[in-house]
Amino acid sequence: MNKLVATPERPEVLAYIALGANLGDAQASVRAAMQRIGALPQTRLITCSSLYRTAPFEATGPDFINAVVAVSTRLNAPELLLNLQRLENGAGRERAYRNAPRTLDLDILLYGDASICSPTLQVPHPRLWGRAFVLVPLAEIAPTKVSSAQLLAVASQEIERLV
Ligand code: A4P
Ligand code: MG
Repeated sequence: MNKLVATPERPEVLAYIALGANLGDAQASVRAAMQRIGALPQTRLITCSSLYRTAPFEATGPDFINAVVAVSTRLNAPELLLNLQRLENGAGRERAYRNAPRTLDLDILLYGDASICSPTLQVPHPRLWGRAFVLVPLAEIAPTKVSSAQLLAVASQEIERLV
């Protein structure tokens, strides 16, 4: 006799994702990506930061548009990364060289309280703390995640909130 065995539902995890673009219509790409992230399977968009115009940091090319979103997701972290990479590719992302100008970059900043260190995924994002283009929008939507000392440390980096 076949038995129906209920599979336990995966827990929802709160994750923070950084968005960046500096090629094409970067504002439109970042706004569209926010909607597409919210439409990923088993994922709900919780909060979006403002959009910020930022000077390239350790990179060349035009100014970037950056933002951070919070999602609640039942995807595990590698699944979330894979889905974000599909969105990057769908937005025409090319990887010519490290920190090359890009139509869309989506990085997982935090995945719940997880610490992950695999060849393809490091969480918290290893370059999260030194960068105003990530810390300022993250502080806007999750003030408890960023200290005033951390914000002070990146205060010399150019960043402008777009209204
Ligand atoms: N990877 C490992 N951990 C993660 C993670 N937490 N989230 C791996 C996403 N990906 C992660 O990424 C390269 C590899 O990192 C992936 O294959 C994945 O397995 P990539 O997006 O293909 O390449 P990338 O953009 O050169 O690397 P990354 O890490 O996104 O670059 P950075 O260090 O984040 O810097 N200045 C301004 N103002 N605004 C910007 O947005 N961005 C960068 C990119 C530099 N300067 C910038 C900005
Ligand atoms: Mg990336």
